[in-house]
Amino acid sequence: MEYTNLLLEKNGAVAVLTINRPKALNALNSDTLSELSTVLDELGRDSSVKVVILTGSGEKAFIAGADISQMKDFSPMEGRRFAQLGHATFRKLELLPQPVIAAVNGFALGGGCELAMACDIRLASENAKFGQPEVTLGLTAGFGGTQRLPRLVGTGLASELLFTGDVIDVQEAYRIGLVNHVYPLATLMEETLKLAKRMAGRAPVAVQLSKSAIQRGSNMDLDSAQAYEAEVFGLTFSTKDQIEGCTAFVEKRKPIFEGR
Ligand code: DAK
Repeated sequence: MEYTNLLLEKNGAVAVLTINRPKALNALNSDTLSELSTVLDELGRDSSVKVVILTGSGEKAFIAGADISQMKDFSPMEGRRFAQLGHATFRKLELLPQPVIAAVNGFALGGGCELAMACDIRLASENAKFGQPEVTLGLTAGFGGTQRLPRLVGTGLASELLFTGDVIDVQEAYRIGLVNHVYPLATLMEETLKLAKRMAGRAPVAVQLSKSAIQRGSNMDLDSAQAYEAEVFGLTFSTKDQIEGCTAFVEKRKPIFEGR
């Protein structure tokens, strides 16, 4: 399918999804959110895709937030529809069967920071900047920032960021655990692809079940989450890849996984 505001490329088992509105620093308007929702359905159905990378077009921004020029004229009903579309799309991303790595190549502000947080893993370039500046616009974070940021960095640090709207550099983002690794901008995509390919080489069903256990389990109490983990663990024993992985270990060879 053709998209106006997105680029989708396949690199072997890795899909690279780029938000492509560089003139507006890849700000998320409702058309872009709708396209994102559609492409996620497409990717979720594509068993040849084992890992997804999400990034922004250009060298300046991952995503500079929700589109302020569109939002400024919203009626309350339009604002509600926008929030519903954003919540549903971000949740779809979070629950996509395949792991998603955000390659944060510049500003990740407001909805951009929130989109990065809905990904499983964040890698960032040295010029990346993060923040939830909504309070400087008379808004609250509206795409899950008040929920995902505290879960990632703790309530105190999240509150400081959400109450001040301060923008932090990548080293601070790394220090508080918002990003896993920092690379020069020139090598960010190469490093992200390396990580994606390492993950794509593991047993796909086990990787997807691990993601499911993390995402579903993080919203459960510990006993329910461990019960879910036990179910997921049990399910791996119905896969060919479990037999192959364990047999390969015993035979001292590399496993060949089929994703079944
Ligand atoms: N929306 C629309 N256009 C944007 C934009 C944005 N978020 N960010 C940048 N642009 C546009 C600029 O208007 C400019 O367009 P032209 O003037 O060239 O036409 C172009 O991108 C280049 O930007 P600048 O000229 O400003 O570039 P600078 O390098 O000088 O500055 C910057 C870069 C990232 C510091 C600056 O652009 C900036 O501060 N941008 C806004 C960042 C921001 O505040 N982001 C958070 C947006 S609020 C909710 C749902 C969602 C949300 C809230 C509630 N519910 C429904 C309840 C989410 C809110 C947000 O994300």
